[in-house]
Amino acid sequence: MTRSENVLSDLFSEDGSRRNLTVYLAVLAVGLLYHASVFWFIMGDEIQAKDELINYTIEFEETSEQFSDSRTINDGEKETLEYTAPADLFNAKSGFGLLRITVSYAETSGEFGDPCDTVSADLTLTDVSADWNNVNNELSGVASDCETLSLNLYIYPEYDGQPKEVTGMDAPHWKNAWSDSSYGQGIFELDIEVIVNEPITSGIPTVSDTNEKVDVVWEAVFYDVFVQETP
Ligand SMILES: [Ca+2]
Ligand SMILES: [Ca+2]
Repeated sequence: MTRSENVLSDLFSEDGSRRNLTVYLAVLAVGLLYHASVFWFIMGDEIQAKDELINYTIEFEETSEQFSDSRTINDGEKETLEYTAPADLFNAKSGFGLLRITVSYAETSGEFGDPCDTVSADLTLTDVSADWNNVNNELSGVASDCETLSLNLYIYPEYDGQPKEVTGMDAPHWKNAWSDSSYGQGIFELDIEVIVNEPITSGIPTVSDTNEKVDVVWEAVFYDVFVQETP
């Protein structure tokens, strides 16, 4: 007889051993039941929770601040205007959403029949952290009819001012995701060039157009973010 057969025969050989085996099997059965219940009641809840992730609505409330600047630029010349968004807004608001720029002008020579000059504006790509490749950016423009140029640069990635629906995580996570104050920090540079269009009477020595006054308004649009469970 091998040793293992000995053990089995020993187990069944006496009443005492048989009782031991019964106790052992009972303990084993309780253990299996316990693991099964843990799986179905506890793990089961977790599995269900993953199927029922919470939806959140992210909304933005905008606050903007404007800064006006002006230059008189000579014919054929280019000037660079600089702008930095107000530091207090970075602290007070959740984020810097977008930058709007308007460039406006008229003919100021006072000469009769003097046509509008040609004004071009280009927002230079700088190392300011912004959504420079956003398809809705308008980084340059040109006008020859005294029309106002409207440029814009989206600053915070994926910001468009519209409410967003997201799923999972929790409210603080989504609030943090929209509260990075590093976006939009730094100096923006706007190049403006003027090409004068002279009046047809400019052959007369006293009649001429040599420059134009250009008005620029920088508008920094900041936002506060609000996150709520979607009902
Ligand atoms: Ca002109
Ligand atoms: Ca002019």
